[in-house]
Amino acid sequence: MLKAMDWLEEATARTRWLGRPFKWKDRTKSTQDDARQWLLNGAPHGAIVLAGYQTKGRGRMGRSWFSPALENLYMTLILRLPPTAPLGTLGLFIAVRSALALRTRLRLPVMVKWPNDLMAEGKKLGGILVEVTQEKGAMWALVGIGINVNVREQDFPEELRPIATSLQIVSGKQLDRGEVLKALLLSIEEGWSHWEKGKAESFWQDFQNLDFLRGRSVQVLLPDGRLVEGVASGITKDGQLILQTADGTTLYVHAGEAHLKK
Ligand code: BTX
Repeated sequence: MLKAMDWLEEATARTRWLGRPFKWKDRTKSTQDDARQWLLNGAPHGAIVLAGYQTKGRGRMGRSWFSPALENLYMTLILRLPPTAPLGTLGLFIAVRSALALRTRLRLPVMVKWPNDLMAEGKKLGGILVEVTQEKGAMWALVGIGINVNVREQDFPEELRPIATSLQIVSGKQLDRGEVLKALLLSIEEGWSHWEKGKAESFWQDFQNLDFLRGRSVQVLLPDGRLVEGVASGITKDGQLILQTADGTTLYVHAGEAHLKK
């Protein structure tokens, strides 16, 4: 029988720097806040905070993240950003490395929906939240990763049922979140040195096979509230979504929330 912390020790034992040290909280408001506090108190590059469940898990733009105590993954990575790092692609880079980990190590059909969603069978499996802060004369990213590992259909609140899924639902079996964590950390660590040097090709190429939106008609809600639409045609190397509009123009979308057009 594994002791409470053993699965975490095991999951972080194979990486060189990511996940060392780690902090575990059975329950917290948001691992993003814990990570911010830890950074102020001297957390090093690569430290991570994980929780059993969150009472105020958050998504992007003030949205919330459903975070029940059902053996899912809720974690925040504390990462120092060198000046060369292409910050605008960080969320996408993490999503791509996470999807690759779930596909290659766990053989699950995970896709990436620009800009930050992990998708399986057309539903949201996980999300990435990037918060940036300045500390000790450097830029730091607090990268929140939430993955539904063992939620069953009936565990989701009604409004999420049509749009959310979990690794358990997709694979048909209960999964070991330590295995999922290990795969994610190894994959992100493996891609990090290329990404931080600004070598976009490293994840841009991988994204080509993971692009959930490609070829589909989408609407994108821009941060300023405008709505644009067109056929999604991949991303640029600096992470902008390319949209071909009905009048034949090409739009490059830097940030926003994409939905498939009904
Ligand atoms: P997002 O803004 O892209 O997604 C939030 C939206 O997704 C919600 O409005 C809701 O429609 C839907 N949603 C909420 N919870 C879930 C869920 N569990 N599964 C599927 N869909 C859901 C994505 O934001 C970024 C989420 C990051 C979560 C991590 S968990 C660890 C860290 N701590 C923290 O507070 N947030 C991050």
